[in-house]
Amino acid sequence: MEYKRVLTIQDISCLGQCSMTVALPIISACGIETAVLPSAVLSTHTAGFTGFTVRDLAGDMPGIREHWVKEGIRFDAVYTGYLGSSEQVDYVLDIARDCARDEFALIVDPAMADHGKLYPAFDMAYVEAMKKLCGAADYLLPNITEACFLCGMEYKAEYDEAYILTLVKALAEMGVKNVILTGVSYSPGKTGIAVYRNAALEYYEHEFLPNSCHGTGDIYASAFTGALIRGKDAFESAKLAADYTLECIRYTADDPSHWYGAKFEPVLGRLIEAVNR
Ligand code: PXL
Repeated sequence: MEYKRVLTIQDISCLGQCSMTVALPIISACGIETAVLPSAVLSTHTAGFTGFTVRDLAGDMPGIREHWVKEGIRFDAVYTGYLGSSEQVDYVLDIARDCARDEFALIVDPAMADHGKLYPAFDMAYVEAMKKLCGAADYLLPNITEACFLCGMEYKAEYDEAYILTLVKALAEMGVKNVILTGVSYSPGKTGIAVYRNAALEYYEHEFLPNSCHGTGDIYASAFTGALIRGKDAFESAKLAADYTLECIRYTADDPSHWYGAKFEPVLGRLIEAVNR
């Protein structure tokens, strides 16, 4: 089997168990070489901490791409998360164009909003830029808030399957090939993942754990990427990533002092077993 190589582009939150510090170990644990391109360096993530430092690394991106092109460096997939600024979108698309192996997937987690609101660092100009990146995605992994921002639909905390179908169809019309919509709940105590591909909607429902932790979207997208690049299909990968994320949340549930992230490390063994099954 060819040794697979994924590039992940997202920030390094030095502390916070999110973005790069979860993507690198999780994708590596799936048995995949993981290259990184940090979009920004922050002292912590922005969800709950105040006074954090931020350095946008957009200026380094064109030079890094040029070097990789000169060296003939190629990837089986590029997986993007939290970016440092709107201008990074074009740099990311240039890298995906110039450094792709013949069989290639662009996996995009818009990582810009939740619970009806944008993250503190972002504005509508960032949303506009993300529309371009998301439209090019082979696999897009938004939550409902991000999906609404991307297609200009009203955010609803309560909804039915018709609303979800309208949302995923609107994303497909933007050019997305496979939509993996997270946090879709139709009944109390349950949540799940809606997968829209080839004009068909599938749904994986699982238990809802009330202790929501920060960074679980990144854990989810990283496990999805690992499973997909190990050859599982979009629905299987969506399901495997949901089961792993749930394990991480469950493992963190009895420790309220660990509010800033999920303890994904002790349950990596279960992920490794699942991807190798
Ligand atoms: O988990 C998404 C994320 C990634 N990176 C940074 C964040 C967040 C969410 O708030 O602040 C810096």
